[in-house]
Amino acid sequence: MALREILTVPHPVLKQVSTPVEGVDDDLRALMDDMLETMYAAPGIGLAAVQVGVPKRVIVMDLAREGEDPQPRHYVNPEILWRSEETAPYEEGCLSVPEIYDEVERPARVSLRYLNYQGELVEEEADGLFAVCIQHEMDHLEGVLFIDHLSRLKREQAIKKVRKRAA
Ligand code: K1U
Ligand code: ZN
Repeated sequence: MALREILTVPHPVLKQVSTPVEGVDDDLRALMDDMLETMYAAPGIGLAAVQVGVPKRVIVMDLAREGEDPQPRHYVNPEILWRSEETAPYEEGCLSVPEIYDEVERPARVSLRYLNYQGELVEEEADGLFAVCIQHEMDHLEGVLFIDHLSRLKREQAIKKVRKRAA
C-alpha cells in the first residue's frame, strides 16, 4: 500500500469527468487500498480516485465514529437510482479544498447501485452522513466540488485561500 498525493484546487484534473471502470481486478483493489490509506492519513471520511489524480469512477469511504473499528467501504461505477424530494443541509469539507467548510443542501436520502471490492453488484439506500458523503464523492466523479454549490464569490474566495496557503 502507498500514500498518494491529494490534489487541491485549482488543479485541472479535479474538473475532469471520471471514466467507468471495466471491472474490479487486483490492480483496482490496489488503487482502492492506496486511496483508503491516503484518506485515513489525511484524515477524511471519503475520497474519490480523481482526487489522487486517477479519473476513474471509484470512491472509498469510512464513516466509523472515533473508537469504533474501521468500516472501509468501496464504490466502483456508482449510480444514483433515486433522490428524495426532501433535502437537508450539512456543513461540508473536502480534502481537495483544505480547511474550507460551508453548508450545502442536498437530497436527504438516495438509493444507489455500485460494484463492491469483490466486484459484486450492490443496491442500497443512504441517509444521514452516508447520503451527504456519497453525493459529495459522486460529484467529484463529474468534476464538481462542493464549492461549486456555493456563490461565485464564496467559491473564488475559497480557491484564493487554498492557493495562498499552498504557496
Ligand atoms: O475530500 C473529500 O471528498 C473527503 C471529505 C468528505 C466529506 C466530508 C464532509 C461532508 C461531505 C463529504 C472529507 O473527508 S473532509 C474531512 C472530514 O470531513 C473529516 C475529517 C476527519 C474526521 C471527521 C471528518
Ligand atoms: Zn471532496
